[in-house]
Amino acid sequence: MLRFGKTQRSLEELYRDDPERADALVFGRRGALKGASLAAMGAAIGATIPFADRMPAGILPAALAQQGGQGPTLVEFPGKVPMISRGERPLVTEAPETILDDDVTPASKFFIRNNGGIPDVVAEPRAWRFRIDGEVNTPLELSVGDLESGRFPIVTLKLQMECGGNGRSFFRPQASGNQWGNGAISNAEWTGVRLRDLLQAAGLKETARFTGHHGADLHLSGDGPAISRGMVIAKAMEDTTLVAFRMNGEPIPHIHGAPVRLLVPGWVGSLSQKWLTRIQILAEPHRGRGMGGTSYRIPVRPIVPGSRNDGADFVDMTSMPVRSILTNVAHGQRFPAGTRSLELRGQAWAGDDTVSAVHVSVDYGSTWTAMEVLPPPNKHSWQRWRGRVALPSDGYYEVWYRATDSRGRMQPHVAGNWNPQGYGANPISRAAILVG
Ligand SMILES: Nc1nc2c(c(=O)[nH]1)N[C@H]1C(S)=C(S)[C@@H](COP(=O)(O)O)O[C@H]1N2
Ligand SMILES: [Mo]
Repeated sequence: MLRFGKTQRSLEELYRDDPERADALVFGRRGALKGASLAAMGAAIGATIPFADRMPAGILPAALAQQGGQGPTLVEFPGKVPMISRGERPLVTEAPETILDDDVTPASKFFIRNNGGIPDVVAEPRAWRFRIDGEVNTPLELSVGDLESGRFPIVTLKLQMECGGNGRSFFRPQASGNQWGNGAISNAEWTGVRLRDLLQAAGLKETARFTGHHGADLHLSGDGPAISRGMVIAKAMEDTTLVAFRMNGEPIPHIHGAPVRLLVPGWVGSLSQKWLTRIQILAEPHRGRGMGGTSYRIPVRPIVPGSRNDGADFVDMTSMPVRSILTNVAHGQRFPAGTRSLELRGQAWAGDDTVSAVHVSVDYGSTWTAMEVLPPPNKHSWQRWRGRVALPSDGYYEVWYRATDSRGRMQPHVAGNWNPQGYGANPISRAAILVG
């Protein structure tokens, strides 16, 4: 316990209740951890801090930060490993980073994001039908059986699917919506037909500019669809945009949109309509639930964080920003005394772009070590990174990990371009670890 002002409080409590004041008290005007402050910080963290002289003011020490709100509640969903609950109605679960170590995400480790109810399981999945209509010459109605028949080329690809709000909990002030950490991401192996082939079979009219996606699930109020989003036709025509009917070689699990779902990799996950019933081709942007306003839209010019905004001059969020996860070391993990190096690995991705580098720092960003980054097995798959970092002595460290995309854009130190519904937060991640 240290005496800060009149009341005695632990540094931990102070950081929890008023991080800014704690920071000002601990780091003072010199902006460095010295003397009593250093002792207090060491006591709060429960270890010596080898790189204390580099610990920056203005960034909550990772050991004291509560990522994603109060300690996570784990949920058991049939067929899944325990996942972090981000909501019960509608059902939303997040994958802790350390369960995402597989290159291909098994169904048991795949996050769940529902916007409404869950439709009933159908008795005859192969008979499930969906339509393609609107600005086409010949509307199509197809069954899963038709997709499996080989009338259209069948492709299998490893594809990322990431919620537009992934990383939302890193925004300050808090943005509204499920408080995701980095785990609203999956990279399964999907089998299906290209949406482009279906659209070419239907024949696009001159006026075909946008898509509108429809599924079988209803809003929890029972009034209308749970969600219905759409995008520009160019994305629908890409090689990797699929109408999928298998995931990891099996029929798609019901919770992930069986019998057929859309897969729009690299762009906000909400476009990847589950329980697909219809793709509408439109001359004007789609106006379904989840379109317009501040939904899946981001400011073109920065707005004041925490301010109200109707989103009238926002733009639709499309490609997701660069992000990395650390999958073999958990935040809060302890290593035996004498551990002098760490083997690290994880995954990284960058929406429509690829990841060109991943760097790790264990000294608060003073120095960075380049990791090895493997090329993606196909476009829109995430990429494996791995490497090793040295630790000079026992104590408390923060492993900071940061990816850079093929256009040179890096994960920033803090989440930027704040927006009311919290899209696009991809700051550098930090895992606190103890050696000894
Ligand atoms: N029909 C339907 N499709 C949907 C949704 C939904 O609620 N209903 N959620 C969307 C959102 S916001 C995301 S992030 C992904 C989540 O897919 P998953 O639950 O398979 O992980 O599906 C998208 N497709
Ligand atoms: Mo989402």
